[in-house]
Amino acid sequence: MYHLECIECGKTYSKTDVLYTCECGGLLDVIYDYSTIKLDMDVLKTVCPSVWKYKELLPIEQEPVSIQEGGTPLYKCDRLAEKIGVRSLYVKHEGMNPTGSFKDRGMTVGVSKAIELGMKTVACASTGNTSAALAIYGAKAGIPAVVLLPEGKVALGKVAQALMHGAKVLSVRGNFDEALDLVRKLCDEERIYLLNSINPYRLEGQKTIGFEIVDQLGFNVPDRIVLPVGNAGNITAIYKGFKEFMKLGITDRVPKMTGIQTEGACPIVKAVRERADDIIPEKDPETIATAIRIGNPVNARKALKAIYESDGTADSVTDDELVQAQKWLAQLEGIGVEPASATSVAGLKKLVDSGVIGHDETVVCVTTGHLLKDPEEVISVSAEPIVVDATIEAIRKAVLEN
Ligand code: AN7
Repeated sequence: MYHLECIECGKTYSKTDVLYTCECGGLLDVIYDYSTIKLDMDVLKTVCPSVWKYKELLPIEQEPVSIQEGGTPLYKCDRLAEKIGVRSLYVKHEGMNPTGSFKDRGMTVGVSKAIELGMKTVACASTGNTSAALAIYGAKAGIPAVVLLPEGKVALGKVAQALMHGAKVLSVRGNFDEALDLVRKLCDEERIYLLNSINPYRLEGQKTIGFEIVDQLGFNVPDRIVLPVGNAGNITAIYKGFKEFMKLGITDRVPKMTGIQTEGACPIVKAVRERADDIIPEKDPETIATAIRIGNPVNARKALKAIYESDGTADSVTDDELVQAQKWLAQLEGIGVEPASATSVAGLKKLVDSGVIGHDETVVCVTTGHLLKDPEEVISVSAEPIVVDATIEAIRKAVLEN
């Protein structure tokens, strides 16, 4: 039992309506009748985490389009904790999802919803990961997928996935924000289902990151979640997950939601500095973290609410800081992430150094995408391989030399 509700004017819509925003332009939320939801704690405590473990809290009635998403590792990272100066640090590595990013959680629900609603084509604009996930879930469902990518600004691995899994890939001469405006128009005019994170059903899948963190911490809530922010869907979704567990009496508090952007694309951070409830869009966002090269995040109003309500914050990091954090994750913990994901750890370091985050907090950083998504960035920030002759002398010299 659920319906859609506008976060601005409260107008409600039926679950059979095909729409993405309210008549008033406001964002929509999926609201359940929580009094009818009964979760069996014995089952919750024994079944392994995955998106569909929490199906009573997901808005899909048919058999979902699934390739086993979620259930990603929550690593305890003591070496990284020491480097950063916090007592207790975990990394939720969303790069370990089937397509290599957290977008799978949203797409298993979103594409399932497209099928339930009888839609014949699915579409999105994307900085890369959303398009990869849409292509793959579209393929699994047997429904055509169309993806609009900002030309020349999408990491190689993501384009490769979208192409191989059979999406129609359009390389748009414009940035992500422009591509999103265009695909929204297309989906309003044609019977094509929009699966960007403005679609509230996608966020329902992504809220399971919050459920899993609680689950993997033995039904405890961390003090703080730190994660990268682009279109600001994921921070909103994860917060909703924590709130729903609290509503159901499974937990008794929520963590401080802390969003990190890059200095070249940080409208949410600027809004938080002003305590504003909306952003001023940035025209020419630029960063090495192409996944979050976004100037006009569509979920800004929801995300700002999540940050303020949870007593969280937002901050920005430089490209150099995020590359440093990417190397720490890789070399201290064995966790390979794409540049955007490393902003979480870079931001945590900055906020601990400045005293905003206490040394005694239990923190979970969410690393949203896998290292192999963006091999070109990795090569560009790493030393070159050492080329040697195929002789034991040459190899010994190279190995023993400092
Ligand atoms: C690795 O794929 O927007 O704040 O089109 O790929 O929920 O947008 C990707 C976003 C963080 C930001 N980390 O999440 C897309 C897209 C990675 C990402 C984000 C993205 P949101």
